[in-house]
Amino acid sequence: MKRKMLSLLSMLLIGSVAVFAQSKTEKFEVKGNCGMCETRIEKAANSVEGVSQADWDQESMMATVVFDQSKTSLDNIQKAIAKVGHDAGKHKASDEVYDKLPGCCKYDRSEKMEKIGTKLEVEEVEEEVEE
Ligand SMILES: [Cu+2]
Repeated sequence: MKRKMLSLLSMLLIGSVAVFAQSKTEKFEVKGNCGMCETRIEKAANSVEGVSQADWDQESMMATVVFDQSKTSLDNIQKAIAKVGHDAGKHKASDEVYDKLPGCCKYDRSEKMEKIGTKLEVEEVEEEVEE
């Protein structure tokens, strides 16, 4: 009887772990300025299939997304946000889209102006990580 209870309990545990694994919460930095940015960023994230929740905080410039891992990935979501003009995680918005943003939304991109030497160093580090 006791053994039966235990196996039932472990089945329940395994079942709930599987449910949790499907939906994942991730937090990452998204560059932006104002309420318009917030709407744009959240809309872009929500447009990705599998995303159930998206929130961007203007103060901390952090986005929190909840998504179904079997339908999409963090990469996809960040790409969708970068596509509408906001640097998201390791995905950067193209200059073209960024230039089209309203004036109030032109967030600080001064990092890009850093010395070439620094930029090269960063790229080398990224390559090492990928290997
Ligand atoms: Cu804005």
